[in-house]
Amino acid sequence: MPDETTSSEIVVEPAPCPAWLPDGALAAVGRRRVAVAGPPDDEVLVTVRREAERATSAHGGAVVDPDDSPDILLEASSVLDSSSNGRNEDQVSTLDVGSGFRLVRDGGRVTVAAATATALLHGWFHVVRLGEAAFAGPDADERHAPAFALRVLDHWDNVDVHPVMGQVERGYSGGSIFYDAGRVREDLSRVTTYARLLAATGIDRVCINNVNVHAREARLLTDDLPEVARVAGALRPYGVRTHLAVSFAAPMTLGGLPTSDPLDDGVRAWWRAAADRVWATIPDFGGFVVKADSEGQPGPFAYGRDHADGANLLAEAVAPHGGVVHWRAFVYDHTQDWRDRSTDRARAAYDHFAPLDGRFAENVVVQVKHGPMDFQTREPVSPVLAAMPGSRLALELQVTQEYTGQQRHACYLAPWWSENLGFRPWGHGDDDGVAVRDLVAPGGIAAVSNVGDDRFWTGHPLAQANLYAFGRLAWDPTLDPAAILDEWIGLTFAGPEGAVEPRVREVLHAVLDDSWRTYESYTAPLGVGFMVRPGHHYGPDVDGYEYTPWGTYHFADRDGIGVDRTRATGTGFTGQYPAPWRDVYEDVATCPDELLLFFHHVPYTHVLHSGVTVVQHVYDTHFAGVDRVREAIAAWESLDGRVPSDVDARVRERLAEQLRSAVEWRDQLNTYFFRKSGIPDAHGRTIF
Ligand code: GCV
Repeated sequence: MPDETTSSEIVVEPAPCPAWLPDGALAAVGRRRVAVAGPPDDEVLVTVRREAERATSAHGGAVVDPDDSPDILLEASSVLDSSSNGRNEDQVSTLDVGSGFRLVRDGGRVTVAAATATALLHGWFHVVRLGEAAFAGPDADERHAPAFALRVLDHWDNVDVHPVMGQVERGYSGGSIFYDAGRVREDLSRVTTYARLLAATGIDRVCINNVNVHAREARLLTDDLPEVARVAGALRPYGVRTHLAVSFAAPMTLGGLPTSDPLDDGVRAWWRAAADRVWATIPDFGGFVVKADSEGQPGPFAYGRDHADGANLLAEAVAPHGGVVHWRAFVYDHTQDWRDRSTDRARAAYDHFAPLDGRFAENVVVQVKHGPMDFQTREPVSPVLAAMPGSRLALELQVTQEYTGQQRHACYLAPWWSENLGFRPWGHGDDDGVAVRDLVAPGGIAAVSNVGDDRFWTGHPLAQANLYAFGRLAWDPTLDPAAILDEWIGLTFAGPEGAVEPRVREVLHAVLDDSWRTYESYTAPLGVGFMVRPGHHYGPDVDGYEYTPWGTYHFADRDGIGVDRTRATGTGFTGQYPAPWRDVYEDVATCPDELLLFFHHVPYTHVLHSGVTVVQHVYDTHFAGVDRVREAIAAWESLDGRVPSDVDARVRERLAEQLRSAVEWRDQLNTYFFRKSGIPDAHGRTIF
């Protein structure tokens, strides 16, 4: 992450940091002779050429003609076959996967071939990522294609600064990169830089506004279309397509119709005309994202219709243009009476959506949060993912660290996402069982972005690793999180000649590899969730949500804690899972420790599989978590000048806050449980 400014330049505002694409990261490709072949007027191919020029001019290589024996040949709309120049059947199917590319290494020369310029760009960044290894290995002929055709980042950005939520809802990285002062920014160059970073991970779709669509933002669909087209124009050079979040009430609020009933002919015609206008303005527009009947957003329930009716209304409108509708399954009652023990928020998405399986149009993607609650540090996988075989499902993750430290705490989330993607709802069968990553292949993956106009993009410089990792997992969900982190370190902290100091690599692994589990250890225990300050969701407040309408309770009393979600005596949520999990979770004896309080209400003296009681586990993990933060700080401080000073200063500031906050979490949680239970810490440590 070198600072690319020099002392002789007059810098009014520091340029955004290059994140994982400093020029040093281009050293291996930039030292070589690179050729680009393909349609000269293709906008993304122009980008590929510019990337090649940028790399080679920084490192002494050259851009040459394709027939001038290049070290790297990048070919769009062509195929590569050592035996023939024509397409054979196998090649057609390989290159027709859309974003796939083929890489051939022959005697140290590399050829990347792809059917589209965007796929070629992804292939180029693949070679960048490999560095010298791309050229040094044995001869090879590889095909690379993304596991998910739809790989989306959702921005919860508002055009206007919202009085409560700010400009970026749950944003911890400054303002929006798209909007400023109530309109689309004049200068969108940073958006193009963002698209470059995304293309380097394989992300190719971005929804540019908040799913909570307020009055100002609703108009992006109509009056502001030319402005949206400018954003799309800034993303397009890197092959990134634009999506919009729309309000289900738009026919009324924007169109002046008396209803938004999805079965009303006038409403259908309004949406068709709206979609026609969008695609006439932005021909490669991707589609709409909808949050309906959720947390106050309008939806089909108002008309006695269901979510299939609602989603299909929009699907019909976008279908002629090849558009897609991401319809969110995050639907629950946020006005629950906390006294009501029969309603369970965890059940809601399944109860609403599973019965609709098979009714969604082919171009509807039902976007399901990874857990049944709301992006907690630990939750079980949402049972909806296993309950809708007749629908295209997408997995929704949260890169922005709403509940995981708000980019003030170092918390590398890839291990958590990887666990979710690899979860096997039917257990391990003969063929090792179907995993979540297989179930969502048709609908892909989406995540809430953590980016803002902050100089480091993500507030905490180390939170860039989460954005990078999301992109890489969206391309290949089987990648090892530690290996992804290693890639990110290699690119981001590359020195001018491309090398990373070994100590830097070592320390970043020490600070980040296990940081999600560290965060879990000093916050809400054993899967119980929440316990955060209501509203902004930062810092501890054990009972903060206990008597609220949000359906997020832990039910702690003097004897025990946890939510009984069993079929036998609780809310019956365990019954939403197929076997074996419905039974594994049902039985307190088999329920995994880390989810015990999500599924069961147990006494503080309940002995975990780990051999300690629940209350002792709370004490132990909270003390250990703070110790681990101290170790991370010591590791970082040992870097002593090996990273740029501005990065160092920002990380130190964040680590100090992480320690302060972790101590607060530890002391509040330990004190709460000690006061409730009256059970002292077995090791006599300080509890207040
Ligand atoms: C955009 C959580 C967040 C909300 C967010 C919502 C959602 O409840 O706190 O800010 O709203 O999730 O995913 O729609």
